[in-house]
Amino acid sequence: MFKKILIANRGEIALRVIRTCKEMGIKTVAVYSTADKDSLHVRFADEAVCIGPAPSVESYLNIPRIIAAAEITNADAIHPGYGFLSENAKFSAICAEYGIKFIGASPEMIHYMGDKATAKATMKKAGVPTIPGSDGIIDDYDTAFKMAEDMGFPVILKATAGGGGKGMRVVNAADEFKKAWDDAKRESAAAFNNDALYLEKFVEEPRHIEIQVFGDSTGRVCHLSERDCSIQRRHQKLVEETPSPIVTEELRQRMGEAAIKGAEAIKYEGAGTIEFLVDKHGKFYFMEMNTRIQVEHPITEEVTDFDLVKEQIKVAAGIPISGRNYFPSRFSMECRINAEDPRKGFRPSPGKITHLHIPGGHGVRVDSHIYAGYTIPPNYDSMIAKLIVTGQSREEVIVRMKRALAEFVIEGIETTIPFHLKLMDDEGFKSGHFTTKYLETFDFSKL
Ligand code: MV4
Repeated sequence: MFKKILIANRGEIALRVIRTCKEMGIKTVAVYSTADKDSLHVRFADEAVCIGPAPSVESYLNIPRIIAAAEITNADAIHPGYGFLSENAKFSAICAEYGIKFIGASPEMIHYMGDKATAKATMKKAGVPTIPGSDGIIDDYDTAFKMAEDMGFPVILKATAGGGGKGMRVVNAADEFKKAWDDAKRESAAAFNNDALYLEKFVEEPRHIEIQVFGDSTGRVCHLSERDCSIQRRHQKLVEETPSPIVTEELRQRMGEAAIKGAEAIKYEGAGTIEFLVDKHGKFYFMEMNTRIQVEHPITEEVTDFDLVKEQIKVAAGIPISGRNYFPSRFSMECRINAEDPRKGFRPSPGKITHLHIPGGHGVRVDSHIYAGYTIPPNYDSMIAKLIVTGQSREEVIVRMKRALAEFVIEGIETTIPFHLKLMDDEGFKSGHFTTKYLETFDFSKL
């Protein structure tokens, strides 16, 4: 087992990893930017190394500085958390070169799954259902246009280097195709330095449902059921829950088996997530694979009693998984508490937390790095806490979530709490029948 793990991240996920390391008797090293010198991850780790100024490119994204911090502290592994370098193939490769175990995917795996057209082709070959469309990237406009016409509108153009919505265009009719093609190309060239596109039939009003998978070095893969992430705004998830209100035991079985088939085909090791779109007929299609621990992992932990970070560390150390699959025995939901003003278009609201009360009680978990007197820097992601509530039924979870949200006091900044409070009272949300378009028609004015 590792003796010392460096956590190449900040905020709540850095704390989350430190907590499990402590329980496993593993020493921890925090890295931090000057903007984070008063952060809890710095205080809770056994050692801390300042790696640069506030901008991420000079600190949390700076590979030489992080490797240097690992070398001087003698860390034998690095946990990258999510975001930052967690899906950076070069970083994964450099860790290996320096004999530091990267607790995440191999460079090849990151590279493969990072190219969305390749990932899709690989999954299709493995027998995972994919959305009808082009076989890989399309080089020329005329071929793309002809394929779109044959397929029938609406279609969607996607950047192969994309993900999370960037470089993506929905095309509703033939006369919009040229502009969409040009726009998607330009946007993906600017964002990813790669303008290659592929084409798919557009699935209208889908749900976003993902399956947590786990592989080990023996080639064995298990799944830990689904998370429903349909409540999003501009590709930012706000609420996640498990089990999904629309997933039957039979659908869970089939989606779980498909996810395992896909992950086994690529000999996937460690924690991964296979994202699916589910259409209104309950048909599911592979969308993307994430090769990291995800923000929303705690809801899976709460319903399966499986510590995903502990298992990541064990698998990275070469310890095999049990091999069985995990099914939800309870209901769990996460509300992302962001330092944003939901009344003003979710505009960032960094600054000092003057007063704070964190909710507690039965079935309530708060993963957060904030404290009274802490100043949220403007340089990073605006998520400041995850409120995770668990219970015996979806109805109980919603009532408990309302209670916990009402108990949560964060003064000095604006947060997404008023939005979540309103959502928990919304009939559409409570019914469980909503799609990824749900927040497009939500009234944010009377929060
Ligand atoms: C789609 C789709 C409909 N049809 N593909 C959004 C981000 C990227 N991962 C792919 N996305 C979508 N792909 C087809 N063929 C709709 C979306 C989509 C979406 C997916 C999940 C959650 C929220 C979304 C919001 C808008 C569009």
